[in-house]
Amino acid sequence: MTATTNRRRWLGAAGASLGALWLTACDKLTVDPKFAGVLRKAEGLTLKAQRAVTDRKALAREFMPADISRDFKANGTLRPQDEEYVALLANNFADYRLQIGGLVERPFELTLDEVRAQPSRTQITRHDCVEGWSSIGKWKGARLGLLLDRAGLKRDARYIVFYCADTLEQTLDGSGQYYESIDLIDAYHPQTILAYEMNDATLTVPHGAPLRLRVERQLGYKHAKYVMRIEAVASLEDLGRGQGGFWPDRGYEWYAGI
Ligand SMILES: Nc1nc2c(c(=O)[nH]1)N[C@H]1C(S)=C(S)[C@@H](COP(=O)(O)O)O[C@H]1N2
Ligand SMILES: [Mo]
Repeated sequence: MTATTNRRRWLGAAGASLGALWLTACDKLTVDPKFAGVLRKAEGLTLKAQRAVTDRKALAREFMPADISRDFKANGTLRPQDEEYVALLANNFADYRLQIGGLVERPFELTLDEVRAQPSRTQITRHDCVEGWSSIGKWKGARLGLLLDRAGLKRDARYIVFYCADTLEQTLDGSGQYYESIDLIDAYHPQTILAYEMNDATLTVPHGAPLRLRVERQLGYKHAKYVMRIEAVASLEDLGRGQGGFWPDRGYEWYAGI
């Protein structure tokens, strides 16, 4: 499955109901001219949907090297204490395997070296945290969309979920492990990468080593650090507390566009 067909499929699904509305309106128009109003509304909706998608595909602003913050703040988990992560770090991530699975035709795993050998993108962007601070950093990472194409999304895949190594909050229901999710528009956005370098150096533990998501059109909490596993899913309902992310489960917006 190529990126283009994936995108078309998503757009097709978004437009299908509007198309149906259009057809019905056309039929009725020949019978009763008062349905012309319905028709105009449907047309307005189509334009709005198109504009929304076009806007979602725009690039986040990129900056110059001189703009890079001297001390990019680290936030949330700064050093996961989870047993599995502690062991991986002790061996400098030699045993780390990024897992890609879920609703895909060909699940696979990559070592860190293999991730580094994938087609990459480098970008200098501003990170905005809901807590009210921003920092500018340079990120290099593997293009997520290309990894998903390699796995081959199944027809019913709608979201991409990132499972992290850290437990940010000890909860009885086990929902305290950090995770996040994005839709296919953001997953295939050219600036969406799995970063392994920050400011021309290997990504450090406080900033999410060995691999962290950069999803530049959204707020800081969507940028999952310590990514262990990526899964394509049809629905977010069965994850965590059902809102699609650690912070969304605690009242924040799932779509945190900036
Ligand atoms: N796994 C994990 N990812 C996370 C967090 C976290 O606590 N754990 N915090 C989020 C928040 S709120 C922000 S602002 C950014 C902080 O990234 P930084 O530490 O590189 O600044 O990571 C996000 N991703
Ligand atoms: Mo944040």
